[in-house]
Amino acid sequence: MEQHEIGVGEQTVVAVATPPGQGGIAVVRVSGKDAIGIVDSAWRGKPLGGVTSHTSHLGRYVATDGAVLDECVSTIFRGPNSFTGEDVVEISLHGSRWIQREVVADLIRRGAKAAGRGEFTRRAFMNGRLDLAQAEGVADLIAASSRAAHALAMTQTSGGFSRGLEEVREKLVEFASLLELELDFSEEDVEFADRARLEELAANLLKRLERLASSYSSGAALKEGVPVVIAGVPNAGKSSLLNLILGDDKAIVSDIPGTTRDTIEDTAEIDGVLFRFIDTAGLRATEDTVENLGIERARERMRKARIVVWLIDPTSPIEPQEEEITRLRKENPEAEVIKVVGKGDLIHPSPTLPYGAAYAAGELSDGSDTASLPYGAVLVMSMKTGDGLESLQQRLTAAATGGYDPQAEFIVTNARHYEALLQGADALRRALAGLHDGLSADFIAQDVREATSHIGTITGAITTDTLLHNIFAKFCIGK
Ligand SMILES: Nc1nc2c(ncn2[C@@H]2O[C@H](COP(=O)(O)OP(=O)(O)O)[C@@H](O)[C@H]2O)c(=O)[nH]1
Ligand SMILES: [Mg+2]
Repeated sequence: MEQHEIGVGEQTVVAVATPPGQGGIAVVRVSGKDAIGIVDSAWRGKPLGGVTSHTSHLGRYVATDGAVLDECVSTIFRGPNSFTGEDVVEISLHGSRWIQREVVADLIRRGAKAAGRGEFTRRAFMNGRLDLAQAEGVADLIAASSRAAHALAMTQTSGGFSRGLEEVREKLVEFASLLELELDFSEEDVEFADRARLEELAANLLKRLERLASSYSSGAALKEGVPVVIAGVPNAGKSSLLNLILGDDKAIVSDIPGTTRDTIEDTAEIDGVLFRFIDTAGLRATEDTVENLGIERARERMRKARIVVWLIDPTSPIEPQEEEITRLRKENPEAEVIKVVGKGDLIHPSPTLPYGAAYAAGELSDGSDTASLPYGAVLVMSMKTGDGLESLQQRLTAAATGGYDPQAEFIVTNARHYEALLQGADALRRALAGLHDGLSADFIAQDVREATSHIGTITGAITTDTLLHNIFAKFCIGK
């Protein structure tokens, strides 16, 4: 892993680690072999060169021209027991933009270099403080905006994800080595590697890779916010449902069909999961050009949606609504469709409505949650009374995690990891086919090696400068 040495530790770097702008305090972070010396040269207070690691000291920061820039606190972390693995000083300043700018400029005059994007985390990776998946987890942790996203990022930064993958990779390496050993004795026609055992092992590892890869659609959604499209015919109560969920009058509600013409979006957190709700134009045949544009947009969102709440209007004919659902299922078979009957408060007194018979028979009440409603609906809601909202919320959080239990298994949240898992699984599938068809050991070993190298790119056991550049370029300066 020679690449790890390139450009690291050569230069001491500096950047503001707190968000741009003015705050109560701002933290300037300095990392590198001269970090303590450079800050000390501007420091009036206890000399920082002699202080113990992980201690904070009050002092004054004096610029090269003699101006006192701030009275502030410096915290010293001596390498290798620091975030980057190098000597680090974190200067907590008063949060003025001017002070921040002047202190950074002054540290640069004293020999520090302005840090690049993600440079602190990159150094932590280079110095073996974090593996690559953990470093990416740090970025996710900083960006986490819901409890679920936070929990996923914490798991990734803890290193458990990488350890699990390294375990798979080591088994594969062993597997390849056994096969390669046979090549050295090819004259003697021996088999060191028991084919049946290898097949079993490969099939096993493949299953693990596939399970991880298939968790990605849930993982990515949990991280970014799970999109939920609210769809149905005009006047079903879609905008009322959006407003009920948001607890806000975000969308215009009216009894004029075709009121919502564009898609309206907003986020809400339910039980720790961030959702993005998308209210759409009601689906119907219309001559109105603008409404038709809205309907086309709604169909587009439904084609891409992972979760669709399909709101059935019990006061309007059921057949056209059923036709739309059939169409949706055909165009997007992957989508989880939650069929909800709206206007529960109106059905109740009216047994002649499509769901009214069930009411009359006492089979359901407002807010009831049952799998046996007519037309495959799972629950009855009233936007007017709020009945059924809790049931819907429960169904949404269950659909969002997609059957994966973030507490019990690793969930892939990162597109790069997903790519690598798919490619690793592909290579392993070829190896399995080769074993099955009795191909010679060198072919199989080659596929197994390929699988190991894909998995290695996730943890950073295998890296290239381009890969590292692509990853850390997504970070901000100061991270
Ligand atoms: N009684 C009753 N009326 C509702 C309910 N949901 C919506 N409405 C009414 O139905 C009409 C259409 O609602 P809206 O949310 O604009 O439907 P959209 O076209 O699907 O967005 C409005 O007059 C709402 O007040 C409900 O659960 N009960
Ligand atoms: Mg509407």
